[in-house]
Amino acid sequence: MSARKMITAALPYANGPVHIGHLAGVYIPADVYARFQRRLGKEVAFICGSDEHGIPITIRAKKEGVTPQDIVDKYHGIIKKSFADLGISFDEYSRTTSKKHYEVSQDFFTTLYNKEKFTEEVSEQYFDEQANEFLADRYIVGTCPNCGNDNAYGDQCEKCGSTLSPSELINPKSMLSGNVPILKETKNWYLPLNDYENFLNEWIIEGHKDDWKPNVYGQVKSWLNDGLKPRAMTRDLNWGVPVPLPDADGKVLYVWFDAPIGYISFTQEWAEKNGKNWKDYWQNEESDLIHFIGKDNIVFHCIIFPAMMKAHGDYIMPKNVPAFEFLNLENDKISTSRNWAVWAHEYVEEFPGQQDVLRYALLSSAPETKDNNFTWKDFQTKNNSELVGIFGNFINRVAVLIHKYYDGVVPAGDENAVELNEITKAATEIENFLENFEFRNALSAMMNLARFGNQYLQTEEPWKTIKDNPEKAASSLFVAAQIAVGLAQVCEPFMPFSAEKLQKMFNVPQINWEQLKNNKVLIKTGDQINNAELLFSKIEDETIEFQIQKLENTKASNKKTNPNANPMKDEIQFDDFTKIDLRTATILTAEKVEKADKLLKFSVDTGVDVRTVVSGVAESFTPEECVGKQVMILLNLAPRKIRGIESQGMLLLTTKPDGKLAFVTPDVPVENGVEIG
Ligand code: B3M
Ligand code: ZN
Repeated sequence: MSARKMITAALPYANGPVHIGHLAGVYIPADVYARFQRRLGKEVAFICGSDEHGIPITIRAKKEGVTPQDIVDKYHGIIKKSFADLGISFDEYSRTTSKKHYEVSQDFFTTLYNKEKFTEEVSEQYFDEQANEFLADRYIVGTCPNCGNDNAYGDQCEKCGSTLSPSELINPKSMLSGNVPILKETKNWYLPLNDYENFLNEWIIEGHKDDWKPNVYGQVKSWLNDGLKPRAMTRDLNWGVPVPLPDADGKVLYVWFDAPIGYISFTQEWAEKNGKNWKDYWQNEESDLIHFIGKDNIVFHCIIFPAMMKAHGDYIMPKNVPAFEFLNLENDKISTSRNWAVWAHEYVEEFPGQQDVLRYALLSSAPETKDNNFTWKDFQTKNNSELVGIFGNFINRVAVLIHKYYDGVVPAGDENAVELNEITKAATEIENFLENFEFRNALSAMMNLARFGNQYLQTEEPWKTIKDNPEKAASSLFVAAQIAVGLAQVCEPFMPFSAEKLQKMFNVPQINWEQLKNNKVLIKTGDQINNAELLFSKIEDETIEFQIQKLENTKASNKKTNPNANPMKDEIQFDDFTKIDLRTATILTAEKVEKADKLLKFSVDTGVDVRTVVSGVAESFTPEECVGKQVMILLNLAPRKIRGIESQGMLLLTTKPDGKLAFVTPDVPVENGVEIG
């Protein structure tokens, strides 16, 4: 048995907050596992952090009109806080924009480069000449060859769901400028995954047939059956870890190259702060490397990252990769863009002190072997019938009765009572299930102990026997106290907040799993317990209705009248709006800008002054058509140099169905300089 457990949880993209799907399918099970391994006495490193590179981040930044750094700073903060609030006990939660991560991932790349593990390949990639940038597939839009959707992306059509490559799009256009991209040659470094097929076959297909989950094993097998191809480990992008080679200007590491290395760099950050040796966890066979992920990440964690580590040569391979299926919400796919989600940070605010309820509800519907569904009604039932009705009820009865009859002092009873075996049984079952990544079964085993306790009290009826057989009553409550403390011990991996309360209530320290299985007596006769504290409280129908209504509102706002309309940008305050100075104005003169096909230079009477504005409308208007037009101008926009000309403001434009631009004008003539708002 290995001494150490190197446990990772998939790095969430810092392009949005985390929702219950992430929690149920990665973070809560990973946390239960990590907490449990600590209780077994293992040396645990439980590591995660924000994935701050990649196209989802730059797209979000473009949409919100801010920098990628702004985006990741914002969401890293939100995500990190929700994890802490929900008791996810990471030893380290870092981010892939950390200095250490740049060093470690560049160093990893250099090692592979020096060992000649990469091949260099020149390929043709789409390039936007105006933006002077290569275009990631996501940055190319066009018509889907399968369904005719005009807004298909270069990698996927979201309407019909088909996977595409940019060259398949009809009329491809760059999202950066709207121009038709050209194909341009570029050199990148590839990892020939095909060279690792034998290794992967032997290690996974032959070696892990019986201990890896069938969904993980099956996916790997089908990838290997199809044959692997070289995969580019560098990209022509301006957001990411720069490729540490002299001839690699404007190139960064592929996000799926740098992100998993994040596990290693964050372990190093943690080790440095805590006097540990990170290599004990990553480069020593005495360590078990376990990756908790969602099913969409299987290929990266079972094929690409292992191939990278194999190429490097110093690393151990993952011992297991427990991948989860997806969680739906009210029978519909969770979606960030449609805002169809229960957000972790909102839950924490709306259900203060009820973190364990969410942990319990999500664990009991964890999508272990197939997609599963979360409903608010079900959440309510789990709380009211199970946590309040069984678990909380049992604990409360034990504490109240011991206070009532014995002033809070544990009475004498039979230390060999057969019922005490139930505690050992539960601890053993939980252990077996968790070692097998069966979180739902482990949770049931915990709840069954509470159920047993309740039934025990029901049959013993100490509130009756106290009158004519006080010895029996004492003995019953002695046994019940052991079960209650047993629950305080076994519930910790699942419900750490309640465990803490329970340990305080019963005045007991947390003990490790071996002790738990070996000691029948967990609280002694004569020990004083504290007053009963409320563990769980009933969740009322109104609370649930409110959440359901919130989702209904989302549904309504998702029903767009124009399917092509972009979703609403983030809400702003009235104050933000009043900062904008919009006025009516008239175009006095218009002329073409030399060597710029798209631009026209205007002089505009704004009522406040006459100023110069440069605008990209030359493909929609001739200069003559513009003169005399009344327009709307954003007056207090900071001046910008465009082709050497200072543009002092922006004219408001919209797009006509034919793709040409149109000025936004008042529907009757008005004076210049009149405010709009
Ligand atoms: N950032 C998360 C995702 O695919 C991705 C995981 C990285 S783990 C190294 O949703
Ligand atoms: Zn389509």
